[in-house]
Amino acid sequence: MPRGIEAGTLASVHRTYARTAAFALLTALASAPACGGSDSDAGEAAPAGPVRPPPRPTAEQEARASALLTGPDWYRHAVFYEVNVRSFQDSNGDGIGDLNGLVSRLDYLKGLGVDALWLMPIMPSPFADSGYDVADYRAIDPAYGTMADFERLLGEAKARGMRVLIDLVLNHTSDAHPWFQESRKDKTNPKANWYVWSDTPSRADIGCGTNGSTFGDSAWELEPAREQYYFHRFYPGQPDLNYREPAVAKEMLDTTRFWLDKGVDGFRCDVVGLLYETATSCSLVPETVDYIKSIRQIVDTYPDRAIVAEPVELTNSTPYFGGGKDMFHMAFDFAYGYFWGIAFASGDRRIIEDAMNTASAFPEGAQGALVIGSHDVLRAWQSAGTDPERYRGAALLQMTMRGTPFIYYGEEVALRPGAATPIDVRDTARTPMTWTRDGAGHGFTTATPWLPFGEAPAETSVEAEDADPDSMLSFYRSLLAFRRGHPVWATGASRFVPIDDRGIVAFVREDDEESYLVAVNLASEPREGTAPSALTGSGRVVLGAGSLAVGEVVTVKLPANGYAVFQLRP
Ligand SMILES: [Ca+2]
Repeated sequence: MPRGIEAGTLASVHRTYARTAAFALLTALASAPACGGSDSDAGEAAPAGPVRPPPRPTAEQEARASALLTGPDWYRHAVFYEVNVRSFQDSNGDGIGDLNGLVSRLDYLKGLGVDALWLMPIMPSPFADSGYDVADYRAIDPAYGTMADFERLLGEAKARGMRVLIDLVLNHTSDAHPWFQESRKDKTNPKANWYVWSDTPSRADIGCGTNGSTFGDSAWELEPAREQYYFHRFYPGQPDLNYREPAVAKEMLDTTRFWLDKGVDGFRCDVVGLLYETATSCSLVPETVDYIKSIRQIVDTYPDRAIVAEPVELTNSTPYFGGGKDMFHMAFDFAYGYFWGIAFASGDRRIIEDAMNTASAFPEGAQGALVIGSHDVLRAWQSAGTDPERYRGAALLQMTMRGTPFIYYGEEVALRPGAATPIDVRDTARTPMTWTRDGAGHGFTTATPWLPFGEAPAETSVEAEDADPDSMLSFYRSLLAFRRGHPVWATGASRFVPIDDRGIVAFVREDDEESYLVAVNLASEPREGTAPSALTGSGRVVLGAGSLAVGEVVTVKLPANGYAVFQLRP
């Protein structure tokens, strides 16, 4: 548990995995002003002007990246991008983003430095939970296109050397799914046991959800036709599948084969720890672990595929890796990804330090998936307290800590939150991408967008930011170009440097070829700190601004909310 978070606060997040509640919580905490609290004096000002690497990688970097992205370890070296297809690019003028629209933006993503996409759910859905309520596991929602469009997307991505993962929602279906429509009729139909039913709104063999689902109400809903209650961890329109029914377990393994045969490069597995329940636990119980291993065995029969877990636990994804090669290739690191705003707001690094310590104990072969936002939490702009320098520092940490970065669409232009919430509060972080400065549809659509744009759509458009060397987009281009083709960032060793000022995060990344020290100042004032770490090297700033003195004692100086990457070797 991150020490920097109140135990009670975190427990309330854990108790229900209340995504909407966590959202509200983080809104309150991340918007708190940064605290002072250090006695240290930053001394003279740090050297003027941040060092900005070139916005494009060299041909040599591209060649090295290309080699690293070939073969079974590709996912460790890739930069992923989470696409909300519905909000990315409309191609047919109905106000809804679609697969053909996404194809038209692949060159933009390639140019940004993106190697792989994770598509949020694209299967047919009544959209009671933004597509995480699937009504057909082997089709494409007509709003997004056809199966032929999806196959074209896979081909166009492959032609650019890009990979495509899709969201796989195994825990529950939509109540509109034909399986549930049959199951709800009576207690004797062929699908009667495909969902979790009970005569009362509880069950002794299910030790969770009796008092509340993740979204707050009872986890049991009465089905009048059957005169029984069904179990739903999320919205009532999302009945949980019964994995103790062998036909369900088989059907969903067959579904994974269906998409792998189609050519997807893997899956992002939604709330996958919740598949089985026991009387005492509902999170990653032994039956769920075994089932995940079955999925991995199937995935491993296809070359160069990867699966990433959405852990239920927010602060430690270690159990999702199993022995390192028998469960997930990657798991999201929410300890950093969902709570970094609190570290910046408090000027205290301990949340980040604990996340790095947890990751350093992962089994051999495990790779953390690093985020600073997602479709479930605040826009990074809010987590940063609307401070662009905090935002850049958070993104720098995401791109330089050990692991694989996943950029949430629009993060590269610092997309701002929206106000409309037709499904729930998370819609504020799901607004349409803004491509052009002008026009009612900002290049996203020629119609009225399905969801209104977020704040400042012209200012955050790709067109406006492309033309501004000081924009967030220009920063992201430089940052991604900087790390491209350098395996040290993906797989190099990571060593925390315990600077005596808790406002400074510092760590060394190194492999046989090179070594860097990364430092970020969480505080809104200049800071200087020292650590008894023997380091050698030039300490030349290669990104950002600050100074580093090495020797028996390391001394780091950073400007207010400043960040720097210092090169130690070669
Ligand atoms: Ca459309």
